Amino acid sequence: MTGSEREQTQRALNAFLPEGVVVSCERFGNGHINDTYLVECAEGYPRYVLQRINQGVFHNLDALNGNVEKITAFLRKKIIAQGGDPDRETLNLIPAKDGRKNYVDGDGQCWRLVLYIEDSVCYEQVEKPEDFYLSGKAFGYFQRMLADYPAETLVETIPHFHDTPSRLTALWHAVSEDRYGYAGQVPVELEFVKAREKECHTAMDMLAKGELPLRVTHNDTKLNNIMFDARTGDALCVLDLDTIMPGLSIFDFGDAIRFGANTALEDEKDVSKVFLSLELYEMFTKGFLEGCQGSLTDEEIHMLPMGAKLMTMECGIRFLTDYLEGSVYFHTDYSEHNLVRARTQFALAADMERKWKAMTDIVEKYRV
Ligand code: GN1
Ligand code: MG
Repeated sequence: MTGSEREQTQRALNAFLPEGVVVSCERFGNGHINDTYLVECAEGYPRYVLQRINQGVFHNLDALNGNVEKITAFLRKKIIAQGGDPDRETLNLIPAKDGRKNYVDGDGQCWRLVLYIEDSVCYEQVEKPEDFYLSGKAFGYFQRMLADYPAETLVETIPHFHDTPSRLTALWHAVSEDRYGYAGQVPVELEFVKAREKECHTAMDMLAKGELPLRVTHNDTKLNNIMFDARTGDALCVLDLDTIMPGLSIFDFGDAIRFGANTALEDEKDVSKVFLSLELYEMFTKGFLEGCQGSLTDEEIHMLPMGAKLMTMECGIRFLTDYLEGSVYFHTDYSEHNLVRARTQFALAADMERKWKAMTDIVEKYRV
């Protein structure tokens, strides 16, 4: 951490906690968007997670903070009503000294502090297939818990977030601008996308025609956005509530498959290691459909495999676009990081095409 980062985090923490209680504050987790820190405090205090919200990504801070506050309050009530532990099963925003649930510093940077969930673990890759089943159940259940959430009170924090055709438009725009002269390096990737361009419209067209319903969705259902209970192994808490918006259930399913059922990491440099694990796909499908408890329509269930493919294509398109634009959106560790990520996504989408029949059969097997 740089000196100025230390100063900024210290200043932010002072807005929330009494002076002198913070023992350490270090970078934490693997998010690509916000800056996240684990905060250790003096005895008698819990641990916290401090986050600086990425305003390059989230332009409407009031909308974002309002959504997260409303959703955590809604979930908290439901968890209490069901006899659960609201301090562990949802995010708990710590109010700043002025009573607000976030703090904007003198430079206009926005910070939030949440309780760290003790005795919990988070996975970048599936270690036990059972965990992936549990994560499916948790995301399905999460979707169900929000089924009666008044969607009209939510602001779209990132308009057109999972609008695959508009992500395509952004890619073609980046190619035509070609600001850094990288487009010539990626003919294979661009061809791959072009060949699937029509398919990229499928889900949004169905939404427009009313064939898929608009629901309140999480929109970032990566495995590493779930905390598991370290003692019982159960899925405990869904994180990263910044992109909860009206959206498609098949995309919540799909994004989780994209990330968790990949046999390799999202940024694996050797794409020959990238496959869709049908075993993991099956575990997640079973969990997700159980978690949704019959709340999905027949058409939504039928379209789940397409949700997986489209989320994988879309994420690859987003990584590739960001690469061409000089990696200004996703955090990167080296200059080709986004290109490497795009390649894993396209390799995964290609493997899904090879396994399409099996993906469809598995969904039918667990249809409830
Ligand atoms: C970002 O913040 P993080 O790392 O959980 C991104 C997702 C992408 C994901 C790819 C707001 O999620 O949409 O699928 O990276 N979040 C945003 O790993 O763009
Ligand atoms: Mg995250």
